[in-house]
Amino acid sequence: ATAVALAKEVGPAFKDGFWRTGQFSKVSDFAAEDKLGNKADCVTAVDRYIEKTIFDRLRQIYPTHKLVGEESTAESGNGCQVTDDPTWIVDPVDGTNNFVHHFPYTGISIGLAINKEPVVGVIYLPILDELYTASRGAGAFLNGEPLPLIRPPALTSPTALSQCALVSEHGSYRSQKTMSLRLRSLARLLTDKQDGGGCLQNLRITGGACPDLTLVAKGSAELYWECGPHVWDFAAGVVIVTESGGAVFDGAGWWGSDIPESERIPKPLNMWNRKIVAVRYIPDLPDKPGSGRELQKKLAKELLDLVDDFEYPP
Ligand code: LIP
Repeated sequence: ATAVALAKEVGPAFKDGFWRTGQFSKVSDFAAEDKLGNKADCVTAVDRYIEKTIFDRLRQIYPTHKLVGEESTAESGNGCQVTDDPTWIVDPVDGTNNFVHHFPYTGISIGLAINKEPVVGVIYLPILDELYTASRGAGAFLNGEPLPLIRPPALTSPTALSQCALVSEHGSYRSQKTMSLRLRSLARLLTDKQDGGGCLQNLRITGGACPDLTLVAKGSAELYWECGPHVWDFAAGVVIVTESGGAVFDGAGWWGSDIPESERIPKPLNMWNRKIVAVRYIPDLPDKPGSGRELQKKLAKELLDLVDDFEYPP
């Protein structure tokens, strides 16, 4: 409830910034800066305003909780350490590059982790008017409707990558080495195989990990893959995906609402610098209980086998 209230409280400022109205109507007040001279990685006055507003409130409500935010971490220059303490993990504007270009796939992400496990996730995409909410064991919702929105039999059970849509991001570090490995991976994923094995049915790039993860939770894309997103890019989104029946994988294990401890990603929040794959809820095949979970693993493995493991940032 706190996360939802906070997301709603900062929604009007987000919209003002996006449309350059109200408190952000003076374009001179609205300079997008490049982080560390990286033109693809920008920050605006709105990112800072929203993060500060959310953190000020959280400090009042939960004085003992830890706070990790994209902008304060970037400004401190010390990186971020998530401990076992209750920790709020906030991206005030995920998809800032979209935000600057008035491209609507951008929003506010608020996650809460306890014992390094994300347990609450709220993503608000104000321009699309979509509020995603989830907490561990209690399901995931879009504007109050249970996720995934698309349900069986309309929601099919893909058995191969050739039946899948992937959402994926380039990241903002565009060195030649990183980009050539990424583009080589995408070429493998998109090219028909000689043996008739399929490539992906499609690839979409929205510009933000948060909108991508909401598309997977909604049932609009089967897979999300990215190499090295930051913890604030996925902390809320992975709760929303897993609570919608989806699963999240990295090289070391997987994570979903009913995954046995032995098969779990040991420390989900240390996924930084590793590849991460999210798979949507897959209904069981007729008369095959458990087959949906097996298909999630199979599709993630097929994808991970085709992509390079590149360091990020290089
Ligand atoms: C963005 C992420 C995206 C990643 C970008 C950037 P930001 O978040 O959503 O997945 O590829 O590099 O980190 O910086 O716009 O909040």
